[in-house]
Amino acid sequence: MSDMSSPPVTPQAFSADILRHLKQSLGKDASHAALYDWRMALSLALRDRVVDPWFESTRKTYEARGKRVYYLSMEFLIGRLIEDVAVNLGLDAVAQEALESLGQDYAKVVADEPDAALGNGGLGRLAACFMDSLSTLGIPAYGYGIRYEHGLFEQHFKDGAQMETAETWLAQRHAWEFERPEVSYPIHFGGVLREVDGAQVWEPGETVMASAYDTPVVGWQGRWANTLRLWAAQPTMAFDLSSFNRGDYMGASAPEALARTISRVLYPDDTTEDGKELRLKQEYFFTSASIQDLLRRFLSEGGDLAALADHVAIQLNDTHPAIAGPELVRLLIDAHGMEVALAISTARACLAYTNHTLLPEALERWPEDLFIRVLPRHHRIIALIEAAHLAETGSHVRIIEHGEVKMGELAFVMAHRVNGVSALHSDLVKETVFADLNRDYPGRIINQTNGITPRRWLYSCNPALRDLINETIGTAWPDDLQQLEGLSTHASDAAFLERFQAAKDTNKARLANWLKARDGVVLDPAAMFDVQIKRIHEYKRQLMNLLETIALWNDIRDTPNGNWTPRVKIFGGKAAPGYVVAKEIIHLINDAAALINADPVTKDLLQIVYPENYNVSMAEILIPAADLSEQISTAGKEASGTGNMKFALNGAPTIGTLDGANVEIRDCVGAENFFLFGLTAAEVVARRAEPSYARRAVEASPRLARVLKQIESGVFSPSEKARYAGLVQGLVDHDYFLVTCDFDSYFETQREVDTAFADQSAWTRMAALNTARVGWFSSDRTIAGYARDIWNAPSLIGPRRS
Ligand code: DL6
Repeated sequence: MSDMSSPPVTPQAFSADILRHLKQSLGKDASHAALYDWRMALSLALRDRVVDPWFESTRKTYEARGKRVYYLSMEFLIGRLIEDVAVNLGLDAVAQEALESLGQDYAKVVADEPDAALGNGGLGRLAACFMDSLSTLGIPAYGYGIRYEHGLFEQHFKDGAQMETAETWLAQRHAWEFERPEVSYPIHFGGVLREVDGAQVWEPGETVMASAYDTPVVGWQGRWANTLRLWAAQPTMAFDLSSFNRGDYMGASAPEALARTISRVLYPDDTTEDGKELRLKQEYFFTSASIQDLLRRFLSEGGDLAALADHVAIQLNDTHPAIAGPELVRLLIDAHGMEVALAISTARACLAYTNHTLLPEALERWPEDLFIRVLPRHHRIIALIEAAHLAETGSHVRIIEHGEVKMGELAFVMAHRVNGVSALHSDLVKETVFADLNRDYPGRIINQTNGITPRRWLYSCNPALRDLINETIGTAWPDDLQQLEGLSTHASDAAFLERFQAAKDTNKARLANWLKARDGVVLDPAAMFDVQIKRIHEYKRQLMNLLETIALWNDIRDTPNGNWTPRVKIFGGKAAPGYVVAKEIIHLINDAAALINADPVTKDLLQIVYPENYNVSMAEILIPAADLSEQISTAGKEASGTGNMKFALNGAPTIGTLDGANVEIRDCVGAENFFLFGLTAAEVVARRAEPSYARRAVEASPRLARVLKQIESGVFSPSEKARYAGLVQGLVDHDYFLVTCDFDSYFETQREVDTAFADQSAWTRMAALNTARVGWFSSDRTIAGYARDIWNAPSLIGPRRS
């Protein structure tokens, strides 16, 4: 069925496709086409080639009456798609040649595509990797989410401080989607419940429409394509003509503006009551539309609702879509007349929940009064679910308690499987947040360690290494990543290592050129590129990285003629707009960079670089260029991490704690190829119980004390000396994330890294062994695990043909 079995596409045929789209779809002549036109024409020519495998996949799924997986996620951090689609279709070289034969710069056209930033970090990027793997494995699936008008904010630095502006990915037409105006569902909010003939009838107070936009997601070699269906909110009535005719022009448009608010922004500020309500409405909006859609599909195929779970697997990506349980139960009872107990057991057999964090603030709880106001019928349904759970298990765990609706407990109770995202995290889920529910439902919690798609995170972002791998072990690895193990035998071959290092050098030069062109920043490609890119959060400890950088700066200044390993410390990441401490950390990094980068004593040995507006496309340039991967979270706090996998795959050894998937990465690459430091998760808990642990750690470390004094006294903020006094005081008084306690161990391990890096051939061997040994972290392996252990969803394509 795949494009691969059709005659190969020639660059000539493909340039004809591009020119046809330029003319017919964009109404442009090649001599007048702008960059945007070329990019759209290229995208549409590629999209054309996805449609056949997409239709064919749908036809096969209908024929097989196969099980469909529905992946519900508030976030899909997609990034750009041109390269993704071209690579999966095997048309990357053809597309490049075709475009260049038309006189266009392929790289420039590709880079013109805005990042679809419909997510915040790891959770959203994981969802995007999973969509790629579901298609690669030929498992029928829909991704369901929200078509935000504005994705994650754009980050700018003003005098070092983070500023946010609205992101506008839809300002130009989105090339990949198909609008489906005929697919829309009413979503109700508020109103009252009435009792009619003993039944609860919901009379909603407000209704908006959820309207579908579909993006086909093609897998490796174009053998299968699934659908990412994103919902946009629209008013039931576009426009109030009678208000307009009365001269109330604003009022006439108010219903439309209000309805559209629901899909306007990713992560509305939910510190206000209105913000909270909007967020709850967003969650219900996309979840209800998705459940209505999957039920419609199931019923249109003549399905019997009692057998729903044989055909439908619904995965909840975190608690955001946890309202899916009550919504499915509501529809089964209220719209289809199912009896309560059967409705609950049917829904549970369909549903599974992935937990992505142990942080209490990220486990959602809604004030009960808000919940009743927005979703009165669901509040009653949750009470029924809770009663059934209490009766079934004798548990004391409530879902509604102390005036709150607890979405983690709801998701858990309504799921037949709950999974954590790394071995350590899944153990901690069992032992901590869901310890009681784990006893109530033994065996329900399982582990599925995260993964990343090797198509984007090696094949496409790292052509230099890709080509070397292809030449060394053949070309079958992109959908069978454990074949990389075949590189291990070459890790003692000097010629191979030389080429491995040459690939890294190419990527470092590419990054240096990109930064020079974008920000005017000059990097020394011979220095170690030490990279920490991720959301800015206290538990991820960018602050500890910076403290170590300042301590190193002090040491170099004290002994300028020492045997130092030149380093570029690269940071990237955004802080949530309302997260004050994280924003202070960003400001401090930039302030320190200003002083340290200008220091003539250290300038050839130490540099801090923090490019603004980190996103997926930036990661695709930074990761292949990294020498060292910083994965330094407080043990027990990072559920998994996926950046850690991307760096290792691209030949950057890790300096890290025993946290999240670091533990499994270290097991795979070997302890000798991983720079371990810091307290373990159990030691963290024990240390926190000790009195004044942070103060004592600072007192025991003159190096750390000196750095903290410098920051506190305004060395890095001469225009506002007290700027960081609170930040430092916070560390000394209540360092919840144990920066102070792990500092010395981190500093010493960094010096081991210096020594190791100085032996370039040993370092390159270590880097190559990282690449060779992390094949297990492919998201294909993860998705195969979900399909086997949670969804019972078979692949509908035969064995791979690579
Ligand atoms: O599972 C994907 C990703 C993990 O790799 C990260 O470790 C984890 O922090 C992230 N979780 C979230 C949820 N909220 N918080 N915090 O984004 O999930």
